[in-house]
Parts: sequence; structure tokens; C-alpha cells
Amino acid sequence: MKITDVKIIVCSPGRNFVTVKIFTDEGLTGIGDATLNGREKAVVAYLEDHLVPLLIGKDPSRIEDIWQYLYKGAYWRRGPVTMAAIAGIDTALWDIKAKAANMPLYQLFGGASRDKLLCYVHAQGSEISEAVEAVGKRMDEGYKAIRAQVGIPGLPAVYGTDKSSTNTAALNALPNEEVWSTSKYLRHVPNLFSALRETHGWDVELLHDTHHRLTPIEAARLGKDLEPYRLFWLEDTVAAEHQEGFRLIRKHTVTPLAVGEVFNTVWDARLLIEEQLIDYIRMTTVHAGGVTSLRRIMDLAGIYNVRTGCHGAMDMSPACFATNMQLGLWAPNFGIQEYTEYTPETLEVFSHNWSISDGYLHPGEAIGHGVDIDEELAKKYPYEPAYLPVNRLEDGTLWHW
Ligand code: CS2
Ligand code: MG
Repeated sequence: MKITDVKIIVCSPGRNFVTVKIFTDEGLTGIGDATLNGREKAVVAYLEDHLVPLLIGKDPSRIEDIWQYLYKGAYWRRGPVTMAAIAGIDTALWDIKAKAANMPLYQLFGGASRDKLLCYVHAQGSEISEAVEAVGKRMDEGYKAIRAQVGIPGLPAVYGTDKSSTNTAALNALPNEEVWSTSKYLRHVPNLFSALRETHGWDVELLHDTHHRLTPIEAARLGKDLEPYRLFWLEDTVAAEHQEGFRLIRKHTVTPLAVGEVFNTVWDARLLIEEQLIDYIRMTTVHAGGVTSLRRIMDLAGIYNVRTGCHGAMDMSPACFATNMQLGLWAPNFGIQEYTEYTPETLEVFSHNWSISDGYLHPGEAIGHGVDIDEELAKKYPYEPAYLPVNRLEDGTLWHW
């Protein structure tokens, strides 16, 4: 089999997506997600100008060799742009291989290790009462695990607490600027989880995302303060590249820790996994360089009893989300899958086969990863420049977001 063409499809059905579609001389095609939220065009250029010309004529069945060729052959390794581009190609090749084998992708990894995938959804509010109500609504919808975020008194809306500051990029020429105060935040968040446990009891898994905004000792403080509420995980406490900082957090608290959505290779996570400084690795197909690399990282994590918790925000396409689920169904150390419902336009452009019921997901039994893109429909939604917010402290210091 030979690769005859590679198309990079950019569309914006609800938000921007970059999709790699690979065509072969035997009529099989495959797609992969290469979306890098807020920097999509950089990945498109990397693909169109530098990788697509290298792929034409290659044997699509040689997935590992192509991955090594694109990773080592670039000389300039790692980084979000490179690894999203490689991911798009790698995921499309795995999609083709599963189609050639006439089976769902998870079968190629070794089959299912479970019947369904526990997922978590988002619930938030500007006030604690609103967030508590939102969590209750999610529980009524049957979800077993819910990420709770809340606005901080004295601060304008912060990440994930209302429409203006959710992680969907700001559809305008420049990033929204948010204001942050760690001390206001640290004083307030424990009250949210006290109210959640008080109102909804213990039969629901609660998660929280700090989005890289704390120092290690502040994260240790928060972890300790949240111990009475037994969170499923506390996510992205400190800047994820500060792997050594997790040693300090780990010393002070037994609250489970999750990190990894911004990681691009195993080198970003190796220390955290080998020293068991985290409980869940959040790496995801599109940012980790695709299936070939993410599967290795999941295996390394499994050796150290670190479970998977793939990032599943709406800024990775259904092709990435479905592939995460295919890996999750196989991975012996699967932990949980993030699920943020896509917009109707997104699901119109990307056909899918996954199902959700009673708080559990299943990728479906379609061959491949089970997602395809309607290229004609995609044209209806052209790319729109959009940025993630940036974050400043009250004195104007540019801070982590
Ligand atoms: C968030 C993400 O879902 C999460 O855990 O951290 O939504 C993140 O804000 C976006 O993916 C950034 O593009
Ligand atoms: Mg997160």
C-alpha cells in the first residue's frame, strides 16, 4: 500500500480544528487530529510545508518507522507544534491500519481490558451555590465523576467558571486578559468542596483543575486543605514543566495529583511517573505525538501504578477523543476519560461512533477509531482566529494560565 495524498483540513464548526486526512492507493483513508488550540496555523504550516512532501509514496503500514522518521529525522525534537503535527499523521495511519485489519482500533493494541470507560464532565458556577447546583444537575444526568470549578470572590470571572472565560478560545483578535489572586483562590476553593460534600454526599467523584497557577508549597497547602473532601484528583497544580516541584507537594498531601495535558513527550513526564509523584497522567493523543508514543507512555505509567486520565477538552477534535477512548479501552491502567460535550456543528462535521450512558463512555465497534470528517460540510465552517486567555496577577504580573 502507498500513501498517495495527504490533506490538511482546517475548519471551525464551533471552534477551530486541524485534521490530517491520509489517502492510499488501495482506497483506504484515515484521519488524525492535529489541533493546537490558539496556534493552529503553526501546525498547518509544519504539516503542509515540511511533512506532507515526505509522506507521499511511503508505505502507510510502517507506522513506527514513519513516527521515528518524523521525530528523530527533524533533529529539532519535541514541542507542541511538532508533536501535534506528528500526532495527526500517526493517528491517521493507525486509523488506516485498523481499517485494513477490519477491526476497531483497540483490538490492535490487545483488545478490551474493560467493558466501559468511566468519564468525568465539567460543572461550574460564579458562586458556590451555582456550582453546587451545577454538580447536582450533572449527577441527575447520571455522571459519576464531576470536575467542579468556581468563581473567586473579588476576582472577575476566571478560567472555567463562566462562558467568557471557559477554555474555548476567545473569538476575537487578541486574548482575553484575566486577573488572578492565589490567596483569594486558596481561601475559597475548600469552601466549594465542603459545600459539595455537605449537599451531595460521598457517592460522587469530585475533581478540580488549578490550571498551573500555584507554587509547590501553595499546591501542598491546597492539597492538605482538600484532604477532608477526598477528591478523585487535583489537576495541574503547578507549572507542569516543574516536575521536581511535585516532590514537595507529594511530601505534604495525600490528595491524588493529575498532570500532563500540556506534555508532548515521555521526557516531560518521566520523572513524575518513575518517582510516583502523580497518580494520573493526562497526556492525550494529539499533544503527545499520536498513538505510537502515547501507548508507550501509558505502558511506562502502568509500571509505576500511575493511571491514565486523558485530556478530553472540546479543543481536541472527535478524532483525538475517539482515539483516546480506543487506548482507554485497552490500557490496563486506565483511570478516567474527560468528556466535554461537542457542539452540534462539530458533531455534524465529524461523524462518530462512541456512546455515553450512565456516566460511562464506549468508543463503539466501528472499524478504525470510528470518526470521520465530512470535507464538504467542513468548508461551511472556515477558520476563525482565536486565542486562549492570558492571566495576570492583580499587580499586572503575567501569570500561568
Ligand atoms: C482544561 C482544558 O479540560 C481541562 O482540563 O485544562 O480545557 C484547557 O483549558 C484547554 O484544553 C486549553 O486549550
Ligand atoms: Mg486541565
